[in-house]
Amino acid sequence: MKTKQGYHIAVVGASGAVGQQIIQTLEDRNFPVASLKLLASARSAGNKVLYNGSEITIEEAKPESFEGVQLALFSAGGSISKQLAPEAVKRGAIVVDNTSAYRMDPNTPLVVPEVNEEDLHQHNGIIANPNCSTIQMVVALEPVRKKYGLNKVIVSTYQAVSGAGASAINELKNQTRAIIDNDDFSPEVLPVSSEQKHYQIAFNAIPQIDKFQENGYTFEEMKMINETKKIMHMDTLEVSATCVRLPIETGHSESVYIEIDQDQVEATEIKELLQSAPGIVLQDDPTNQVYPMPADSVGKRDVFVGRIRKDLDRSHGFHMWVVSDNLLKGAAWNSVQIAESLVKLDLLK
Ligand code: NAP
Ligand code: 3JN
Repeated sequence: MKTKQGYHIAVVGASGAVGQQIIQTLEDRNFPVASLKLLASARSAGNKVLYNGSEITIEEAKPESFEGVQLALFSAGGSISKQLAPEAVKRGAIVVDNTSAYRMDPNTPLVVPEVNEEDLHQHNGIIANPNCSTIQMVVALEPVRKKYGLNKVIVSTYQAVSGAGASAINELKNQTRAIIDNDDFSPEVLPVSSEQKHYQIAFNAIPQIDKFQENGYTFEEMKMINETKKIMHMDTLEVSATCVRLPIETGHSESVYIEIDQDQVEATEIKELLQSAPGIVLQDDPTNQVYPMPADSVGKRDVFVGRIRKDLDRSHGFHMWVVSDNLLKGAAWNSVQIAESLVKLDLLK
């Protein structure tokens, strides 16, 4: 039931890097909110957060927290989603989950509104928000697939530390200060806090995001590969990924090589296509040194695309550079955009 003022909403992981951006995006988008419950662990219960000028106290997330909630936006990690998302659904909420917990579940739609908004009709209570690196890439790929067909994608990522949470942002800042001041420091968070070895991120590049799988790829790389095929409904698409962490606070960049199904297409045609594609801002003017950069993407909801050029050896191959704010289009904005789509499609009761 939609009340006069809007919907009863819960944000789980409200004190985190993504949760904070979800709260800000709900406010920025003027999303119809009747009530907003902010949930996290016992550690931050009692802390206050500003929403639309009012202070809201964070509460500890429990199954009963979801009584009366119509929409629950989760970003507190996969195990919390596994534990509490079904409790929210049981109590009548629709869950938009930012973790990998349900992304590859065949009964859960994995949605990027510019690409597969119609999959929302298939939801069974939970809708999965893809990984940030996948989201910005498929926004750029979908218009190309629709017009020219697509058969191969090879992506290398240049990912910001905010993708690994608030503690990774602090680690980058503290290490940078320590190195400049010639002080000692001890890496504790990156590449993966629960792993045995940790490496310097300041003034460095770490070719590991998430844990290694048996096939030699990291989980982040496998997320990009599997999620891309699911969102684009292309089981046979060839996708490979190498994911790298850089000392950037926010904004993921990607060098993407694609092969399309036609070989008479020019780079200018791909540029024209992407110029008017939803969610994309084309920044591609090499003569004037115009191209996307992560620092310029911070705080923006778009996906920025540039450096579009034809491969020198393959007439059906193209290269492009894709940049977006990983906490916005990569997480918070895509989740709120899914919520807006649910309202538009009359799926949020
Ligand atoms: P973060 O800054 O470390 O924040 C983690 C949040 O989870 C905090 O609010 C924390 O609350 C909460 N939390 C931890 N344990 C909890 C528990 N037992 N019960 C309830 N809440 C709990 O991490 P983040 O960067 O915001 O990311 C959070 C999650 O979002 C990630 O684990 C990931 O699954 C997902 N994520 C998705 C994307 C994407 O690509 N779409 C990108 C980044 C993150 P306290 O402050 O109380 O500890
Ligand atoms: O590292 C990044 O840039 C993105 C990280 C996302 C992330 C971090 C911890 C756990 C995820 C995710 O959304 O894939 C998860 C997870 O839920 O598996």
